[in-house]
Amino acid sequence: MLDLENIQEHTALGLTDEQAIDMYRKMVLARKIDDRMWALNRQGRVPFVVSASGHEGTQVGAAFALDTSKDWSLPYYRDMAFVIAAGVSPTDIFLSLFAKGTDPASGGRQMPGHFSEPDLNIFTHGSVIATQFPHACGIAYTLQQSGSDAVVMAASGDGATSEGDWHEAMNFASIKKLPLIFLVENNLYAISTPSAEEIAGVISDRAQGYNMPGVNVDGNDIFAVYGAMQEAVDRARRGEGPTLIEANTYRYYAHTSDDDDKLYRDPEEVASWRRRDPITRLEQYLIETRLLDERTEQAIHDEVAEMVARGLADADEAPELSDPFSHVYANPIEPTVPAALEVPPEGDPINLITGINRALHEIFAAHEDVLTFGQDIADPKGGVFKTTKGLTTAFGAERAFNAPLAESLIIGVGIGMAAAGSKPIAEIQFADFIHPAFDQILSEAARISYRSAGRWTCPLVIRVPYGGGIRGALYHSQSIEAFYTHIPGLKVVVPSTPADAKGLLWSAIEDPDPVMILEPKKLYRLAKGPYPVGEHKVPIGKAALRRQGDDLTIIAYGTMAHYAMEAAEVLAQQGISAGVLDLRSLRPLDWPSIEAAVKHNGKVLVVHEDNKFMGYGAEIVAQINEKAFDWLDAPVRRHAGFEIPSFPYSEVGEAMTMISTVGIIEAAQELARY
Ligand SMILES: Cc1ncc(C[n+]2csc(CCOP(=O)(O)OP(=O)(O)O)c2C)c(N)n1
Ligand SMILES: [Mg+2]
Repeated sequence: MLDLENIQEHTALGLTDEQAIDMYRKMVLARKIDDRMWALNRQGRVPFVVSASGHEGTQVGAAFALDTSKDWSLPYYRDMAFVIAAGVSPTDIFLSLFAKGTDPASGGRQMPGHFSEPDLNIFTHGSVIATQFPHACGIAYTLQQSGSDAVVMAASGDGATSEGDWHEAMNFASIKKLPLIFLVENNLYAISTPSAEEIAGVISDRAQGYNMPGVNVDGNDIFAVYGAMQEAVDRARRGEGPTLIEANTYRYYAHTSDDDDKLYRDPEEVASWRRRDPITRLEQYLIETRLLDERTEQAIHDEVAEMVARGLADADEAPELSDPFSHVYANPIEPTVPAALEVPPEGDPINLITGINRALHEIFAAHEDVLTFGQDIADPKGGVFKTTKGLTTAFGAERAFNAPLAESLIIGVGIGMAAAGSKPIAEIQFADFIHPAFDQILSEAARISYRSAGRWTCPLVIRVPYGGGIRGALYHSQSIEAFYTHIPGLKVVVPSTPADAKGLLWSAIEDPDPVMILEPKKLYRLAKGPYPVGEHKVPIGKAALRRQGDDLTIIAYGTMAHYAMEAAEVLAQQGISAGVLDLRSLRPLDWPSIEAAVKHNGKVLVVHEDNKFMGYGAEIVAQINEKAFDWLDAPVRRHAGFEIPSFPYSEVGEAMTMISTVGIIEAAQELARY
């Protein structure tokens, strides 16, 4: 029996009778879809099911507190009842279950349970646990800066709160007072691992350490969840910052259709939770408050059954995925014309650092939605290399700010900002420290277009100082291009002149795909050249033929392109005519320019400072062998780094191990003699 106080519960929360009944309808609908999914799995019609059953109180309660016309959400794989309540149709759920080409979440590319719907501001997510939290921060930051009172909700299970991304996002959300709600659906298990082995203390208590409210609610009481969410949403709309809500609930089925929960859960435990079923509880409440009678209940069940049957039938008839090669890039670039001899632009000569700094100022002035963040980038320091100097002063702390020391967060925040319409430039202080963000780049940024079948893009620019020759030793000298050029969906460019630094940055900022700009630290002061004023763009995917040579061509990039030019000067004095092709864009690769070089003189020397084994040069050699073998007059040579982790600090040691101009000259002489 319910007491009288409880009977007023939904009206006290501001919910109308119709909304309370609609909550029930949505929960029943989700449950029916879920049951049907498992039946299809048992019939062998779908290989994989992940299920919301048991979580409906939490998920539907949360969804009802959001306004999907302006609020954003980042659900996780168990949130089917949430997305149904947010407006995703049963047909869409079945389309993803059958991996059909018209599946609006991913066009049949992702497993079921990977929700995405731009029309409802539901951002795409992958399978990696907790990566969505930095994205939620970035989205919330952009909404906050736009002056909107929209909020963001990011959900996960209890296990996800062990991940670094969750903690990094809690920290950042609180620092920036972001309009963000962290919803944790605590079902006591992370697959088979029980809470006691996963969670130290109580999840909601962690909020205190991050200086935000932490609320612990009965997740099977839809009104309790709705009330907590509503309070958190109101707080966020008022600009008072984030809230952590921990909703205690339980899943009825196994973790997924690939799991056997009998191995780790007592059937009596499952049964005891079923007795606290969120749907039954709301149903009883609605009956006792006379909002639901037998006739209405039957009508709802009939309506839901009809929706499920129709959704299933429609999805069944939908076309299969037919274009698995599309949407890797929002802007695919296929170079077709070989580079002509590069004519240096007009402009006063300056060094690379000054060029990058000026370019940033000009781009910030030209594009008001460009912003940048990273460690120590704000004024008065303006970056450890001073490339961002003056941006905070000129354009405000909202557009150029220091990020916490958390690389995964920095990239993840950029992904979220890009999704919400900003043009973020995320700066990583040194390439050597980008590795914690590998996941956000590989698993998130680079595949947002592909995994959403082009419905989301990731126009994120990542600036990364890299490379050796500055006595940076093992952890301030690394070359990382081999790791990142391997990734479909990511573009990687390397400027070696101030003009290219500006032109590539400008193109990157206007490109809809994630672009990593590797800035050779050694050249920051060494490379001086003309700096063109005004809008100057260098197309991504276009190499620079810096010098034409009749005996051989040196293919290089970054510091090595600079050294190759020095080497070519000396070689010319010795009667060896060496051309220099500065690749500038490592992915996409300017193959026509490489082919033209091979055809021109039949001899190619590929130079990079990174170690040789599995290095970037291997790809160039392989492509030349595959596509231009007939024009070769000598085997393609690589002059590349030694097999050591990076350069030693010792001056002598670094000189012994770093590729030098002299080394390039010797390698070129040998090739010329062949
Ligand atoms: C980074 C990462 N590690 C491991 C996995 C495999 N995995 C998928 S779900 C899961 C458990 C998550 O548990 P929880 O966050 O409590 O959510 P629940 O499934 O219980 O709702 C694991 C380990 C993964 N997807 N991502
Ligand atoms: Mg769990």
